Amino acid sequence: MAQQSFGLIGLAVMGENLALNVERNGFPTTVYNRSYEKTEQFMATRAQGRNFVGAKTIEEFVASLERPRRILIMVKAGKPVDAVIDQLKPLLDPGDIIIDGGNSLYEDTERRVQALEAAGFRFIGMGVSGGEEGALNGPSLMPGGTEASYEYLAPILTKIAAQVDDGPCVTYIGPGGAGHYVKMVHNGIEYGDMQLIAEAYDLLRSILGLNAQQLHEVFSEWNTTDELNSFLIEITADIFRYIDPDTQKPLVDLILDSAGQKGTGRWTVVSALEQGVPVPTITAAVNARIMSAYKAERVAASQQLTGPTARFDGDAKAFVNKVRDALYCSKICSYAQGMALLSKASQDFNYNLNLSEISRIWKGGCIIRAGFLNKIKSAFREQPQLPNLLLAPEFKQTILDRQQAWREVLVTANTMGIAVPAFSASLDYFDSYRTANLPQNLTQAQRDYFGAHTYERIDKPGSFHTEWTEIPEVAAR
Ligand code: NBP
Repeated sequence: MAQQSFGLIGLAVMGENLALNVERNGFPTTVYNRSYEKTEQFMATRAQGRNFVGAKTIEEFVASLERPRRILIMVKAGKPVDAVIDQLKPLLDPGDIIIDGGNSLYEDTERRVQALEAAGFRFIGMGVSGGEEGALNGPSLMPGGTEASYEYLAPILTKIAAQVDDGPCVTYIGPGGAGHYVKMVHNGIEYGDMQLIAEAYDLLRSILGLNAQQLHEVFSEWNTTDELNSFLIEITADIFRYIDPDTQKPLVDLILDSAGQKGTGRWTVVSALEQGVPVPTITAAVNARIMSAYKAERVAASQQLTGPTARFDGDAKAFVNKVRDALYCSKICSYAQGMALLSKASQDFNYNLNLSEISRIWKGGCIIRAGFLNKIKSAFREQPQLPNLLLAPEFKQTILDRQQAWREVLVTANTMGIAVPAFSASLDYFDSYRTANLPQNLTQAQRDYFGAHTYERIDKPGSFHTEWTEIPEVAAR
């Protein structure tokens, strides 16, 4: 009998936990997985005694759901999502809603929205952040698609999302692929945050020689500050405290320095390049992961390419505080880039994004959750058309007050040969953004010289081309 309120396809870590979250919030749920063993296992363990149906076939799954059906797909992004949609389509009725909660590329979501809406179905592309734990206890949800479809899902989504002081961490994001676009940029910002934290760690261990226990203390202390209090700083402090039971050494010191990535950071950079929005901190973060993977080559190069041998002889405690300031200033720049990208995409794709609301729903549930997002929420609430977060009163003064410390940290890092690509990219972003006269007048002259690309002048209107080899030397003199 069709009585279940919700259906979920894909019982890997995210799907299982989301299913448990939905059911716990009062919505009887049917689950289906391509390999039935996983469904059987789930039904025999975590689903025991709860309001679940474990469907063996996709036909059984669809038949068990009340109409219009609400079906969440949580399978691997890419072809598997299309495969599942193709299986569902012949079994669905007009008006049924498919939600893709995976990390799908926004362009795939646009295509799926169009195809499914044209066929009479409804489709929501929903970013889900918070990992395994968030999925179970309250993720941040970024649903995009038609607003009417969102409204039909809202009673469920508002209950399963993380709850913060100003409401559930879910809001209607915008049409088409808007939800997945915003999730992609969220992940790009997450890459930036993680790299900045990694660089702060490297400065403290390589320049000051802090050990894991001392790093635990520094990061725990930073996590108590209004500025840096966040999930990522909190887990970083925890990581430094973890002792490997086999060796009795801090586990972090035993982990290979080669980072993986699944693609959302790279997609953010590609999209930013296509949209013409500079995101140098996020780009540096993606590049840093790529460079980290060249482990064998770096080890070999480290034997040949020597760097400076300078030792730090300053005040260690003062340096820790300067690194904290540099981290915070860099973080502001990274978020400024991410928000600028969202703003541009909103215009280009007609997403009509509400950046204040987006900041609000990132305050809980997701990986970048932080007290700091409250300030971003307020900045965009006060000025929805704010051209750049750096100009918001909340952030402008902070950066101006701390830029000296930020610069000193970079000088120290450069002098001692410690790579800080995201800190540097952030400061360069700040310095270029605040510079009225950049040197691209020369770039334009070069482009015109070799390619007749023309240039504009600052002293008169129009478009100009010069025959640069015919230098009017005499006239110039
Ligand atoms: P995975 O991304 O590891 O996907 C595994 C699931 O996809 C299994 O249920 C598997 O079924 C199913 N699947 C595959 Br693979 N190919 C299929 C196909 N052709 N047809 C039907 N089902 C297929 O799971 P996950 O880590 O739970 O992530 C799910 C989605 O959520 C992904 O898009 C991921 O990027 C996103 N996400 C993950 C996290 C996280 O922290 N892990 C956070 C936020 C978002 P099988 O059991 O039969 O192989």
